[in-house]
Amino acid sequence: MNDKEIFVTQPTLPDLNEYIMYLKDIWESKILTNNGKYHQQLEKKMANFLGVKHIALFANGTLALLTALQVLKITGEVITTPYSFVATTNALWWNNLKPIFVDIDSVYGNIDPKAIEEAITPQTTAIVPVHVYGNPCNVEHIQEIADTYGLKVIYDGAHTFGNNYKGTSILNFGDLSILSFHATKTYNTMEGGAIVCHDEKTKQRIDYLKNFGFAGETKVMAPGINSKMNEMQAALGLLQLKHHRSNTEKRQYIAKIYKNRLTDIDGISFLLEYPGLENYNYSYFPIFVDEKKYGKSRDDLYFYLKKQGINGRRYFYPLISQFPIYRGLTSSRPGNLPVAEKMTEKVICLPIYTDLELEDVKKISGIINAFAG
Ligand code: T4K
Repeated sequence: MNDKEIFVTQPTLPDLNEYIMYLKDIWESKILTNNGKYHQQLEKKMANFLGVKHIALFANGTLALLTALQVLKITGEVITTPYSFVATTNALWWNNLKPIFVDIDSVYGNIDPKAIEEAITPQTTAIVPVHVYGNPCNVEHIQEIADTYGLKVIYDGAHTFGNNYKGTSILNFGDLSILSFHATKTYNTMEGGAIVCHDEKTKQRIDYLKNFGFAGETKVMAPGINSKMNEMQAALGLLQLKHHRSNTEKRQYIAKIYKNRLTDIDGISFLLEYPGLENYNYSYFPIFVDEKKYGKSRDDLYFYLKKQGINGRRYFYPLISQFPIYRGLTSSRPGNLPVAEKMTEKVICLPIYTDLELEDVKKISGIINAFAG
């Protein structure tokens, strides 16, 4: 075991003195939350930065997803992917919706549009796809299905901050998209999240819902929730925006080194980038271990790396459909999800973050190479 532990990620933080300036101002104003000035500034600046119409900030990504489902009054069955973080499905359950898992495509790991169409029933009202690892879903095909069957599309874009597709933000597709600004994300506000929407009326409804449903001082328009981002998170978010581009460039460089060094190892493959993806943030660097060719299993490699202090993560293992709480659903049956069942057994996300030392990237690649066979 090495003396230094390396984690799958580490948050990127701005200069502390810069943040203290904001904190002083918050202390003096005594406005800590409820749509304060930093919250307002961040909503505008972020929308501009990402190239989207409206942003509604949230305390975290899960609350953003819970609220997105409420805004569109989704009911009945929702078609979604099992290959994601459990929050995607939990948000459906908390809204009393039935998740219907469908398989993913074997190249990009995103929900397979053909499988979506096969799973539609009279109870289906929405599709909740995930742009997994920030790679865009087949947004055109998904929209076509949604239009044909009259379904809503809410994208879980927790991994997609700043990623574009064919010249526009990935967040401009679907009815709504959600973001996560958790500490482990490429852009963080410690905890945080957002809903991206395309028109003023929807933004207004989201703002009511995230503040208990209040539409003015005495009127409550719906059973809302309290899911607002506070001023300290928003101030951090303003600072983080300034550094996002240079942080992304560093991550892109790290990914390039991994790719160069791992490319010739038999049985190790990477995620292909979806054609049209731009500004890729490399929120994760998944590799896939083919046991027969590599000569060791995914778990052999995962635990071997761990012993050297290199803490990759098996995102996303197990599949959401394999958790005891969801495995009883008909759509969770392994025969329904053959591609996802395979991918979840092969994946390891290697450490990637802005301050990861290039020597460590080379060391990790070297260990993976030497362990083969
Ligand atoms: N949808 C999708 C597709 C998501 O991936 C997520 C969250 C959501 C929705 C929900 O969004 P949020 O409600 O979280 O905003 C992490 C995160 O907690 C979670 O946000 C994320 N996805 C998920 C993929 O990963 P864990 O339990 O694996 O994280 P944890 O605490 O083990 O952290 C991983 C490593 O990061 C640690 O070993 C060390 C490092 N770390 C972590 C934290 C929290 C730090 O260095 N500093 C920190 O403060 O879930």
